[in-house]
Order: sequence, then structure tokens, then C-alpha cells
Amino acid sequence: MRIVVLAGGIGGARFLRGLKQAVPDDAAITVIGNTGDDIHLFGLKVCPDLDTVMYTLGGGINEEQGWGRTDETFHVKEELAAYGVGPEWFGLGDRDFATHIVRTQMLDAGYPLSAVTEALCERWKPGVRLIPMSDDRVETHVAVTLDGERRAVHFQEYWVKLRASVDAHAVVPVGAEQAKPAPGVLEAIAEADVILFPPSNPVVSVGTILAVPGIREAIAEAGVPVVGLSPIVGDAPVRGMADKVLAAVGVDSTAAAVAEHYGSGLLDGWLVDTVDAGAVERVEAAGIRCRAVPLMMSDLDATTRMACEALALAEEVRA
Ligand code: FO1
Repeated sequence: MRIVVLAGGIGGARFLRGLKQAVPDDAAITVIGNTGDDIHLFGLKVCPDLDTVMYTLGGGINEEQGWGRTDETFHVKEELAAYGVGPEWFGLGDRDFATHIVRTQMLDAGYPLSAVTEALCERWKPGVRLIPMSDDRVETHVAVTLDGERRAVHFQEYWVKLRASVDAHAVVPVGAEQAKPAPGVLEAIAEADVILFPPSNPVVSVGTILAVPGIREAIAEAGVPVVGLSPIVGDAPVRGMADKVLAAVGVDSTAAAVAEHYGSGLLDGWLVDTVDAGAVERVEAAGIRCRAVPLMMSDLDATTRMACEALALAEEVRA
């Protein structure tokens, strides 16, 4: 069984841990990773969503945070601050710096991001094939009003420095229109038996991947079940601040609204949490098969059950 998953950061990575447990041994999982969160700091290219998947599945993640390395120290960060070199609001740890140094060295040597990611995964062995959505630079920026002035800030500044405390007027994946799917992305979609949208941010994670020309079309035309899991439970994001960016694109923070946002042209099936069982009828009315099952990834067993439910719904849709 060949499974393709469009993954963002923490939610997507956690879901993948359960999916790995849920699938038969001969299954192959390809993860198309969001790179719109990428940021260039201290002369290094940082790829938060790719690293979260790699560290989470490779056993190096800081579990509580869902990002960065476990057993981390911040001496380099402290030394940079002592030189007055910022930004201080983005917590890069000493172990994490090594990943960004190796990545940046390889990019500077001319390797595309997809080859770099493959090389980094040789160390971490995530047990999935991790491909960036594109080898081209795409960086999500957010239009906000600060001190009465309208500005565009990098997604990480909005998310980490501002904690999404101000309204987002618009979310723009800069460079997406000119970006091409990375090598292997369209092939993986064409060869997939099932395509999954994990509980990642529908705007800045899954939405950014779909913004790369060719990817949305490839999924819509793949002719295999496409099943998503709602990142919104009980009208609120399970984690993170997805509601802030959903508002920016005019989508209500409900499980049904997110399904409608993806649309029946893309989605064949949608899992909502049991607390949102009332949404099933509306989602089905939108032409998307819907089931209400527990969606809280409280532990590996719960996540594995969710993954099984998604695969079961895919088979139901396929029939
Ligand atoms: N998130 C935070 O809330 N605070 C941080 O200081 C922070 C640092 C950081 C460093 C490396 C990295 O890969 C991720 C980091 N994140 C941090 C998380 C990051 O903002 C999010 O994981 C994604 O961009 C959204 O999924």
C-alpha cells in the first residue's frame, strides 16, 4: 500500500507516528512536507516543518514542544545575543544548529533541498520518505497592522514573536506561484493508493503545499481516495492558532468549514471528532463522506486508531 501524506509541523508529525503503527509492514509512506515556514537566520536555512517530521519520527524531537531537539542547550543562542545579534525570539538550540549548518552547507554546494532532506534523513531514519513540497524558495508572509501601520511579517515572526496576537489580514506563500513540485512529489501522488491530509494547519501547512502549481491538480486527478482529518475540534484548533489564519482566508474555525474549504473536488472523506458529530450531515451534504471518531492524539494508541479510521474511510470511499 502506497500512502502519500501532506504534512505540516507538529500535528502532521504526531499523526504520522500513529500512521506508521497503523499500516501493514509492506506499506510505503511518502510525506510531502511544507516548506513555507522556512526562515533564513544567521546565514542558515531553517526548515521547521521538515525538521519536526524528521525529528519526531526519528526519535530526536522535544516531545513537549513538538519542535526542536530533545536534551537541548542554547549556548550558541546566548553567545549570539551577547553580540547583540538577533532575533532572540526564535529559539534555535545547539543541537538544532547542526542540522541547519549541514543543510545550508549542502545547499551552498548546489544540492537541492530534496537531496539535502534525503541526506539528513539518512541519519534520522524516519521510516517514511520525506520530500519537501518544492526545491524552490517559498516563504509564507502574513499581512498585519502593527502600531496602526499595515505590514507583512514572516510567518515565524507572526507565529512565534507575535504569538498570532494580532489579526492576520492575509496569508501569502511568497514564491509559491513560481515554485515547482520537488522531484518525486507528482510521481508519489500519481502512484499513491491513498492520499491523507493529517490534522495540520489547513492554511499555512496543507494550504501552502496545495499552492505549489500542479500539486492540487495532481491530487484531484489521482483517482484514489483522499481523506482528511480535522485539525479543528469543538470549533477550536487542537493546538496552535489555526483559527487566526483561517479567519484570514474567511474560513470559520469549525470542522465542517475546513472540509468545505478543501472542497469535494479534493476531499473524498473527512474525519471529525465525536464532539463534532453534528457536523457530519453538513460535510456529507458538501459531497464529502464524513465520520465522527475520536481525534485527540493523546497518545500513540489514540493516534494509531485515528490513522486506522482514516484508512478505513478511504476503503469505504474506494468501494
Ligand atoms: N516555535 C515557538 O513557538 N517558539 C520558538 O522559539 C520556536 C523555535 C523553533 C526553532 C526551530 C524549529 O524547527 C521550530 C521552532 N518553532 C518555535 C516552531 C515553529 O515555529 C513551528 O513548528 C512551525 O513553523 C509551525 O508548525
